[in-house]
Amino acid sequence: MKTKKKEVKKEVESDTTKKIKIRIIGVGGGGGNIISELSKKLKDFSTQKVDFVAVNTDNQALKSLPKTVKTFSFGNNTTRGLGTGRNFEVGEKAAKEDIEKMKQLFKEDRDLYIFVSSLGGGTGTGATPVLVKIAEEMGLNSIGIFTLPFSFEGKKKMDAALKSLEKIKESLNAHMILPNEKIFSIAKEEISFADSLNLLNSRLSESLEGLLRTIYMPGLINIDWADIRTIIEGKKKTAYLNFTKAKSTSNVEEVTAELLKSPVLEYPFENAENVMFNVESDKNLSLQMLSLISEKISELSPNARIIFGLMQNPKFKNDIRITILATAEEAKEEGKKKSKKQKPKKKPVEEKEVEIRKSALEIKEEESKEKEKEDEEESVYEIPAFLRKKKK
Ligand SMILES: Nc1nc2c(ncn2[C@@H]2O[C@H](COP(=O)(O)OP(=O)(O)OP(=O)(O)O)[C@@H](O)[C@H]2O)c(=O)[nH]1
Ligand SMILES: [Mg+2]
Repeated sequence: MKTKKKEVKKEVESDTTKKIKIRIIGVGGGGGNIISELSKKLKDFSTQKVDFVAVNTDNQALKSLPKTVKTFSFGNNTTRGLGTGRNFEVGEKAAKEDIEKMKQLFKEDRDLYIFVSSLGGGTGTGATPVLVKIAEEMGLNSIGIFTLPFSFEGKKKMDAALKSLEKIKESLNAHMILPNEKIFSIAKEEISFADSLNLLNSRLSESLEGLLRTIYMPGLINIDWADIRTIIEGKKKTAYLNFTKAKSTSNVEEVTAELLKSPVLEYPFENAENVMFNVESDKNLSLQMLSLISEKISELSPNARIIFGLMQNPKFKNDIRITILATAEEAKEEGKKKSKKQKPKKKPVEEKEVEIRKSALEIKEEESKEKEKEDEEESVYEIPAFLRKKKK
């Protein structure tokens, strides 16, 4: 009997820390590609916790996606399921005609929605502002990750992408931008167009995987949903999400530089308000490594609240993986140069506001609310009819 009790307790504990539900929505062709890549990486995660929905006007594109992604077609009256012909006005019209249908995407009461779209085409550019607005009006937590077209694709595409982004930002808690142009800084010259997109997609999905592991895997020092919510709370924030792998013997400066200077993100890591970083390693992680990362974060973002997590994984044999998520007010982005000039003095290490917490009380509160809804929701975990791929 005793052992049974213990087992139950253990289960409850791990449950309470990891019950948040996330839906990742890929809009348009590029968005669908990116979430497909991510869903393959995360196929061991329960779909009750994280699920993936590709949203498109192009039924052919939806059919080509892996089974790990649910599909959602919209705007068939306008596009007849054939896409928008690269016209974002058509994408917008298609979305607006199906607002009621789109609301279904948000009926499952998930804690966080992550939108992913490659802006510059017709569907993602036209429909994403409509989708995020619906989520906003439903009072949902949402963040967005967007790529911008290459400059060689022309000014018209870029203008449409930027115009769409301006609208999108208004509805999201936080957004992150990866200009495709930045691929040039990480790819070899002879890379093909398709491979170059895949390179960025896989880099992005690695970072997202790091974030989801941070949320769902138990840690020695645990980061949980309450922590992540603190990071993304607010509106129109800019986000910095990055991931890096290293050896525990690696040069600490280099590891920190890789983590804090992503070559593919539009916003640099600077003047962040909230920062969470999570380290996965075996037991040999040096205190110096942790301390230096934290110190560098404080140097670049002197006023940041820093939340830190640690996961020990004996399988990692001298490997270290670090994920960072930071947010800043967009207005402060504009004042970047000014604040650079008046760089505040570095705080001594003892004064740093590093938060290490398990948030057990907050988790329990959320858990009891969540439990009330649970039975009701169980049936919804099955793929609803509207999300099922049509079998012909
Ligand atoms: N990073 C990345 N960018 C992509 C990918 N696919 C397309 N893009 C970029 O995104 C822009 C829009 O392309 P799509 O996502 O295919 O367009 P869409 O939203 O499906 O819109 P339509 O097909 O025009 O209805 C392109 O101009 C490319 O710059 C991808 O897999 N990864
Ligand atoms: Mg398309």
